[in-house]
Amino acid sequence: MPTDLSPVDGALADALESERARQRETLSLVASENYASEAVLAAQGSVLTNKYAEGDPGDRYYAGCEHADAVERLARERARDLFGAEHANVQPHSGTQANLAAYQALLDSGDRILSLELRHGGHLSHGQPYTAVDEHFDVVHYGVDPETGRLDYDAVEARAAETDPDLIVSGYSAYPRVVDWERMQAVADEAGAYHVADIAHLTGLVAAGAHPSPVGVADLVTGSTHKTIRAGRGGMVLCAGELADAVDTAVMPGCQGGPLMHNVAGKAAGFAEALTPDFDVYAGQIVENASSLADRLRARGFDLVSGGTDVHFALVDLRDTHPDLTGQAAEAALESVGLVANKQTVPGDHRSATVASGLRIGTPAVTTRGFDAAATERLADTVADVLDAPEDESVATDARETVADLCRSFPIYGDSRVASA
Ligand code: DSN
Repeated sequence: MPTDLSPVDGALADALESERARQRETLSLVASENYASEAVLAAQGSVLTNKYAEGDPGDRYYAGCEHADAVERLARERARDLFGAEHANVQPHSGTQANLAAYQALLDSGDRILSLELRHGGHLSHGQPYTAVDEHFDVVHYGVDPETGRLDYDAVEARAAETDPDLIVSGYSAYPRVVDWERMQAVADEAGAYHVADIAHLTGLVAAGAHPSPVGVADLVTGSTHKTIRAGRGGMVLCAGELADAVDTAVMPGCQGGPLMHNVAGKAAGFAEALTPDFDVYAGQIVENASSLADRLRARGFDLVSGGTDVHFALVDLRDTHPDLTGQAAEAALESVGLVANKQTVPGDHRSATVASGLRIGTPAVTTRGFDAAATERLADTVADVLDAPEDESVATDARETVADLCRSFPIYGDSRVASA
């Protein structure tokens, strides 16, 4: 029962309609973004936003939770089916909350966490400076091989031997290659450390078998639910039954109060979609499109971290080919033609994270729009044209026309209205 907001709150209605138009008329290349289905939007915009439901299904602090229970049971069962996990906690508000809960479940204050450096593709919640994780734990880092851009598992093992961590985090925000979960588990075993695999970016690919799964390998698997799996905003933790109580207690009251039951409903809706064969096709197409994008960018002379991709994005390293173009300027040039990507540091970057020398270009959202290899190559050429001549107005005009045409040809929410270029 979505309500038209315009008669009651014109300013808010205008902002929301403008955002809908922005999404319709631009292409999201942010690797962590996607377009949730109408079913997920309906679930997340439902009356469950009104309900407090601290606790677990059948065991809540508040009365009146019978329908919230039904919703959470669906989300849990579907998550368990999707990932083959013995236990799923679907209450974390986000991937970051899921990671906080994982640390809370397994560690004591002051314990040591070994995680990938942010500049090499790690995530803030893996213990970067200024985070609560860094505040409460002793965080040390490993890196990728600066020459290959890939994880050197022997070097990670040596770093673990040197630093003696209590917990090792694998799974990343900007690592374009398959992660060898078994090898990371062996490193953790050797170090006598727990292993948390964060599949926030990979959730949809893992669910569909387009990337190996760490479930049953790592001690805990954390993730978000709105990226490649497009089940709407939120997080989750997957684990073996023996850790279920520790995880549930760590999520609530450890890190959160009442779950956002409307978001839990979104997860239930999105997981149901991800259980269909169509989703497997979709996830495979994300990876194929990222590969086409990478191939075309390389053919156009761009350097890619690790030389290509196995996953849902390509990471462009501008340092040698475009030394005067920062990631920040590249992001702005692309945005000016309707291509929304994000700047990203690359291994060994001399620039700060807010300027950066790289660009992360993802395919989950355009694949939801229906992009195939041909559309992706056209997109890659447009990206390359703009980055090669970021101040050329005629290139920008052509690029805007191409973006408008692609948006019209591959609409979201069945809506192909796009302002003419
Ligand atoms: N901000 C997300 C990303 O883009 O990788 C992770 O939380």
